[in-house]
Amino acid sequence: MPTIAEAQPFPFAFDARRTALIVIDMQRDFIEPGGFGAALGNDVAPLARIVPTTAALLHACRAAALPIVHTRECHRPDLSDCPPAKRDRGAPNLRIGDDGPMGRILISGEPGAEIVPALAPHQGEYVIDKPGKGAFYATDLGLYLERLQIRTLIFAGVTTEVCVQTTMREANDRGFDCLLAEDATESYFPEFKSATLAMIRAQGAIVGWTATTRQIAEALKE
Ligand code: C5J
Repeated sequence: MPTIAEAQPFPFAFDARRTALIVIDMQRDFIEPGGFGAALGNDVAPLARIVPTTAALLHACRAAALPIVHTRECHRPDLSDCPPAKRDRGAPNLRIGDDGPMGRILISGEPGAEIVPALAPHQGEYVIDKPGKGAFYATDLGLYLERLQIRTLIFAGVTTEVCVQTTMREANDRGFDCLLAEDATESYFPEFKSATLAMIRAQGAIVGWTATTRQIAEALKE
């Protein structure tokens, strides 16, 4: 069984035949200059910097024939799946559904909601549009993973403390072992990323493990 000896907080062993990769919300609106994230005043450069690492992780997982899931945070054009408790947050002049730099913000089918070209899903990979922060909420992700008898999830994507962490916690509650690729995830706030990595590993991997993309790729070759 592949084992990542250097994983934190302790070695992580997994059955590659029961493992899938989930890449969270690597969308143009969060990552590209001129998108929603930038319009909210965030520096998107740190998020853009993990694109090559995430591509390397995707490459390693594809080579190992792991099922791959890509998520996109976005809503129906009529906003029927976006409650006021979500839409009313953020900058008052730029809400979900408003016209933004890359089309309507976080709306399915708009250019900004697409995954960045370097990480575009391949034929046969599963793409999930999710209205929440967690990828299990109001989606069929759970059914998809159950059908494939998946027990372990490797995570990458943005942002570490919001959609990645929420989905890892949802997954952990559903009985999955969770491993986060620490150099293929990022936040607009460096202190939030490091706090999230610490929270995940704390108390004997209370949410899961972390490891580098290189360590994961090496283990997948075993
Ligand atoms: C945020 C996300 N940060 N994908 N979304 O609003 O983490």
